[in-house]
Amino acid sequence: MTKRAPKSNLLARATLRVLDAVDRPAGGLFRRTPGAASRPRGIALMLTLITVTVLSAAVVEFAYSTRVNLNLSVNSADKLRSYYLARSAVNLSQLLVSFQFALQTESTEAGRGEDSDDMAQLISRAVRRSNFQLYQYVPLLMQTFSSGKLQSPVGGVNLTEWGVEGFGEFAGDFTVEVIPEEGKIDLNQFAVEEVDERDLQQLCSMIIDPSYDPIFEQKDKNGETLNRALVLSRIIDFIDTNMTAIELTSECTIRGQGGDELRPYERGDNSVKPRNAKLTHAAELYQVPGVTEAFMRAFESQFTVYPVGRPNLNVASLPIFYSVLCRNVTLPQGGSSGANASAYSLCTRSPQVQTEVLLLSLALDGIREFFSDPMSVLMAYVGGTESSLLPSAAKGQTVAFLSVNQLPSFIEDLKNDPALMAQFLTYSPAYQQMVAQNPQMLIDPINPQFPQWTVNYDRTGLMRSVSSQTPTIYRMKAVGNYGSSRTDIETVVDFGKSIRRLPDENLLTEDINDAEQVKEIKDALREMRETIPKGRVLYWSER
Ligand SMILES: [Ca+2]
Repeated sequence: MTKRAPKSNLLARATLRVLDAVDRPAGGLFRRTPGAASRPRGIALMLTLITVTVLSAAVVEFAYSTRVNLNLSVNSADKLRSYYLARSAVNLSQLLVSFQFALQTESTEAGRGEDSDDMAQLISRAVRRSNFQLYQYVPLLMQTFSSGKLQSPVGGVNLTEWGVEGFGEFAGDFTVEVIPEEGKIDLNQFAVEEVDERDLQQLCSMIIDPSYDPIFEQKDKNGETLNRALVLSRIIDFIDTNMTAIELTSECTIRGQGGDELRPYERGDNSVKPRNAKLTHAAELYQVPGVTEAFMRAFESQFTVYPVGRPNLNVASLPIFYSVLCRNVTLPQGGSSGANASAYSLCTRSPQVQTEVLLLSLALDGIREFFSDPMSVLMAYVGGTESSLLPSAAKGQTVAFLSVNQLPSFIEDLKNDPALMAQFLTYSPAYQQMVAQNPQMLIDPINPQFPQWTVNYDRTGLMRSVSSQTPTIYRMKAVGNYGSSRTDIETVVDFGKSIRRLPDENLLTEDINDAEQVKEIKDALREMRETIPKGRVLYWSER
């Protein structure tokens, strides 16, 4: 044995002493006994204490980080689950809406009907006559997928009781809202070299109502006093492809082009320039000097950047109805105003005309709102004695406007019956909002009083300004919930287009000079065009 212990022995001896110390009765540690006086027992105690402290800190830290990691993975698993629930909601809605188009194709084919049976013809007729819109039923049908139950105000079915399995057998939840883009004004129609004055009037009439005055009559960042014409001209300049400033009159006509459209952008941070091209999102308008949050709050939801054509009556809202009526105002024969006064200027100048247009637009908005929930319509038929809800409506009609010619007819119905007018007014969300802000606007539903109707509307003009056909571009807002995690997916899908891009139709037409192989390829691609599923995604955002 060597006298000097190797270093490795030091730890062993320290441990031994610690054990030795621990082994003694507690008093022995502190009582100075003759034999133990030379032993550095205090150090052993210190060592133990430090070891225990360090160890417990490490253990606590380890336990903490494990728990954090666990929570993190639980959270990300929940997030993933909520994401796929939202994705499922989008996929299911796409499937349901695509069924609309399958149904329409079938019904047209059955309607032509050589080889179709009576039942197919009956259904086909019902689909066409009712202007059936499947997107209205998406929330109702979606519940079935997540709950296993099909519930309506007039009764419900529990699918599990019927032996159907797999519906709603999962944790978490999803909801979806499907709204056609077709009730809006396409901003990108202004992405041209020269703007059409008629397109402009659609936009002007939408913002004409005096209640919007505070939105426009204010100063911009450069201290310039704004008005409707100025704000609109800046919006047009932002989108149109030319670089000169458009000048609009207060009558919404184009006075001319002149000057540099960059002028309002020169002061300020300079990083913003007009787009001079099609927009990808209506929110880009925030970049236009003079477009305020108040403006966007009032009108953003009325704008789209997709080619929707004429606004669809079944999804339009107050500003669009107002715009349509305003552009088609006519004075009755022998009216006091000049015969050549344009509809637009009538609408701008006469407070009487403005009030009439506003009230009718609100009531039309109420009709649209009332019919937007097919279940409440059904309840009205079940609970009421009438089989049509307006004199010009069809029996059992479940869509607000079956065709564009119901617009002028409904206007007459409303004018002729103050009680009916008052009833549909109350359904309009815009009316409710206005009354909340300005109680004087309230129409007494028991004894409704309306101003004398002095103006008429150009029937053909009205019908030409709108559409009632099945929309093809839909915005879907899906929410997936799992635990405390939530995923939102917003997408815009065009069911008029196929999922994949194929060459233009005219590139696929047969040509006598085509080689045999080219012919074959063209045939195959044409066939593919027929069968490829519709529903191209135009926009997708997740958060
Ligand atoms: Ca421009």
